[in-house]
Amino acid sequence: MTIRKIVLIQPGRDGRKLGRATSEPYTLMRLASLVPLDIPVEIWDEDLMRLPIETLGKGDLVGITAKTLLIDRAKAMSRRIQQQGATVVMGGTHTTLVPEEVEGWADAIAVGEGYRTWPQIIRDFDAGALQSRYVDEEWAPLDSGVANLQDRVLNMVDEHRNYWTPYLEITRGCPRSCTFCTAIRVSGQKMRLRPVEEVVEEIERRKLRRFFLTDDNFGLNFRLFPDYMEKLFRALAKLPLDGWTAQAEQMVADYPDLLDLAREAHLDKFFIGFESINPGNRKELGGKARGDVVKSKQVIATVQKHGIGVVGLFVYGFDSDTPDIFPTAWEWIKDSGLDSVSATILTPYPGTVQRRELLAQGRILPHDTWEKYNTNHVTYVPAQMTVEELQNGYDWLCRRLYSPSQIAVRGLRAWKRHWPDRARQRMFSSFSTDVGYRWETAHRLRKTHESLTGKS
Ligand code: B12
Ligand code: SF4
Repeated sequence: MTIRKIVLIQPGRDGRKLGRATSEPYTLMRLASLVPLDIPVEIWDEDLMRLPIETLGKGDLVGITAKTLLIDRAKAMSRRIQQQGATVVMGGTHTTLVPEEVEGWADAIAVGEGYRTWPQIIRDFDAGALQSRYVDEEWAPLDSGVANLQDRVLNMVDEHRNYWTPYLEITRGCPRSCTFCTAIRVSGQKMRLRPVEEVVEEIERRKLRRFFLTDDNFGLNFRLFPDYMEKLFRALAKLPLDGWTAQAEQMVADYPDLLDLAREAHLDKFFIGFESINPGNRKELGGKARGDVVKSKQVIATVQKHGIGVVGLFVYGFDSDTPDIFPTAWEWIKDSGLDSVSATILTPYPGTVQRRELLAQGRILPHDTWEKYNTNHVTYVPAQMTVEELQNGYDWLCRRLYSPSQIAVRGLRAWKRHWPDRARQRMFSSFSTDVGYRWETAHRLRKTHESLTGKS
C-alpha cells in the first residue's frame, strides 16, 4: 500500500482560552518531524479545530496520542476513523501503561517512545506489513537528532499564534521511583540529554521568547550533570529570552552557583515537587521530598533569593493524610512565600506501584470511564478519610488557593521581585500559572455542579 497521507491527532479537552489553546501538541510535532519529507503529514489538535474525520480514507495512516484521562475520547475517535477505512496507531502514556487495553481497538499500538518505532510503523504500513504492536523501552539517546523539529511542522502548527506557551524538551528521564509516578514509565529512569548546540539552534529557529520545559526532573541534573547545566545556562544566557520554566526537586537550593547561572539564563520559575507537608508520607515520595515543612520554606526562600520564582506542587490523599491536612496546608501555603501553587489529588494511574498496592487492598473505586483520572477527582478509597472528605477538602482548598485575592497576593509578590529591570517581561508569567489553575478549578466545579443539578 502507498501512503496517501499521515495525520497525527491530539484529542481535545480544554478548547481555546482567549483565542489560544493551552496544550501545544509537542509530542505530535516531534512525531511529525520523524516523517520523511516526501510523505504529506498533518497535525489535528481537537482543542483548535473540528476534526474532519470524514475526509480520511484508505491509504491514510492516523496516529493518536492520549494520556489516561483522554483515552476514552481517543477510543471513540479510533472507531470512527477505522469506519472510514483509514488505519489507526495509538501511542502515548496510556498505551504504554496498559497496552493490552488499547490493542483491541486500534490497528497497531506503540508502547514506549516513538523515535525508533514510529519510522518503522510508517515503513511497514507503506509496505503493507503493519504489525499489531511496536515496543521501544530502550530509551534512545537524544543526541542523534531524534528530537529536532522540522520547519514544515513549525509552519503547520504556527505555535506563536495558536498556543499560550511553547514546549521544549532538553533532558528526559528520572532515576527516582516515587510510587505514584507514571512519567518514569514513559520517559525511563535513565536521564538523557540533548546537545546544548541543538537546543540553542531550535530555540532560535522557533523564535522562542518563553517556553515550558517538558523535562520531568530538570533540576536533578544540577546534581547529576553540573557541567552540562553550566554549559546550557551560559548558552541560554546569550539568547533574547523573556523567561522559561522547568520542573525540579528541592535539592536545587543546594547549588547556589548554578541557581545564579540559571537566573542569568532567564529561567523564570521552578515547579518544585514538595508533594506533601505531612512527614508521615515520606516513604511514598521516592526519596526526593520528606514532608519537612521547615526545610521546604528554606528552599523557597533560597531559590527566590537567587531571583527565581517557585511554584509549589502538592499531592493530597496519601495514606497518612487525614481531613486536617487541608486547613493545615492552607495555613502553611499562605505563609510559605510561594509564587504559585498546584494542588492535585493522588491518582493511582495504571502501571504504578501505588495502583498495584491499592488494587491488592481492594481500594480502587469502580469506574466506567478514565475521564476522572485527571488528578482532581478521587478514584480510590483513602486510608484515613472518606472519599467525600478527600474530595470536599480538596475542593475547599482549591477555592481558597485560587481566589482572586490570593492570586493577586502571590502574583504581585512574584512580580515585585523582578522590579524594575525585568518587570515588563515578567508581568504575564507572574500571574499566568495561578490563573491557569483557577480556570481549571472553576471549570471542574462548574461541571460537578451541572452533573449534580442536571443544569448546564
Ligand atoms: C508537557 C506535559 C503536559 C502539558 C500538556 C502536554 C500536552 N500537549 O498535552 C500540560 C502542562 C498542559 C499538561 C497537563 C496535564 N498533564 Co501532563 N505532562 C506533560 C509531560 C511533563 C511531558 C509530555 C511531553 O510533551 N513530553 C515530550 C514528548 C516528546 O514525549 P512524549 O509525550 O512522551 O511522546 C513520546 C512517546 O510517548 C511516544 N508517543 C506518544 N504519543 C504517541 C503516539 C503515537 C502514534 C506513537 C507512535 C508514539 C507516541 O513517542 C513520543 C516520542 O518518543 C508529561 C510527563 C511525561 N514525561 O510524559 C506529563 C503527563 C503526560 N501529564 C500528566 C497529567 C496527569 C496531566 C494533567 C491531567 C495534570 C493536571 N492536573 O491537570 C493535565 C491534563 C491536560 C490535558 N489537556 O490532557 C501525566 C499523565 C498520566 C497518565 N497516565 O495519563 C504525565 C505522564 C505526568 C505524570 N503525572 O506522571 N501536561
Ligand atoms: S521525582 Fe518526579 S519524575 Fe521522578 S519519579 Fe518522582 S514524581 Fe516521577
